[in-house]
Amino acid sequence: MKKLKIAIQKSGRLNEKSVELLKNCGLNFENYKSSLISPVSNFPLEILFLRDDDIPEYVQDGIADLGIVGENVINETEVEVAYLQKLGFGKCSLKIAVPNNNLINSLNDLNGKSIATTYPVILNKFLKSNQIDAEIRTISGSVEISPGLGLSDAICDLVSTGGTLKSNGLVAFADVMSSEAVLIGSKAAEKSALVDELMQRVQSVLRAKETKYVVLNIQKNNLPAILALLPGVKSPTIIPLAEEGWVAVHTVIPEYDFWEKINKLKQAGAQGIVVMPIEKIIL
Ligand code: PRT
Ligand code: ZN
Repeated sequence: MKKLKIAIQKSGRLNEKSVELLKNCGLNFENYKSSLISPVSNFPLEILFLRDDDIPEYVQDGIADLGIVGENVINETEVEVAYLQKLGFGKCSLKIAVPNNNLINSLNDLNGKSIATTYPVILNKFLKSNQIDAEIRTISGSVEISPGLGLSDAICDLVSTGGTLKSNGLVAFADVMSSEAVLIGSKAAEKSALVDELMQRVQSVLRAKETKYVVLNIQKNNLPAILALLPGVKSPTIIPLAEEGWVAVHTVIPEYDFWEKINKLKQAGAQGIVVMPIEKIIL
């Protein structure tokens, strides 16, 4: 059987989470820092470790069937690939920022000004769609120091915590795009049964990350109120306790409203609430 290839970042912000995701999918491989390619011992797959900028083109050209890369890099390289799955890590925003004391505070104020960036393609589209006539200065890194050096009036760069902008006396005032790591595939990969199998594993890991397994005890007469609060994968499991009149309820709770749910369960009489992480949810 022909092996699949997946390209992930060799080192950098997406490497660790990409490796973790693949390992959580049950794939056995060595994460050698020195190697470019690592075979998976228990699935027909090879892992290619690349610069993130090269990943979209490798996938577009079919050298890799799959890739994990930031949406910002995909949009900048303008490749034709299939978006298979958002992965929930590597989140950031591409923003336009200016020095604190600058008089630029609306998009229109950018007319006639210069903006330094490593994302000229995305920025150009953004400026065009907002009918702004500004000069784009493409540089290869350290964008945040460019206004201080007098190289540009503004910058367009990725922001996650905002710490870099702050420490360089810059303030963001326009969002160009938000981004996160995504799983992409070549056109051919979309029709592959092996890719389907891998996708199912990825989705089961992502689903599990979004939920917690919860076990709680409740007096039988309070059960209807508890059940009204709980979804479960299909519906909650109810198991009688040795103590007469009590049951244990097993269920899963979404991460996003976890504490709100737990508080409501306590108010409805839930006791001895045990919360556990879930490894995978296979539907
Ligand atoms: O070597 P290679 O080319 O593979 O890596 P790289 O140096 O080009 O990329 P890397 O590892 O820095 O980032 C990989 C991907 O992580 C990016 O393409 C984004 O999709 C995502 N990502 C998420 C980020 C950030 N957050 C981020 N904060 N990429 C870069 N930054 C930089 C930003 O450019 C700025 O310099 O971090 C600084 C701002 O961070 P804060 O936290 O101070 O706001
Ligand atoms: Zn890069």
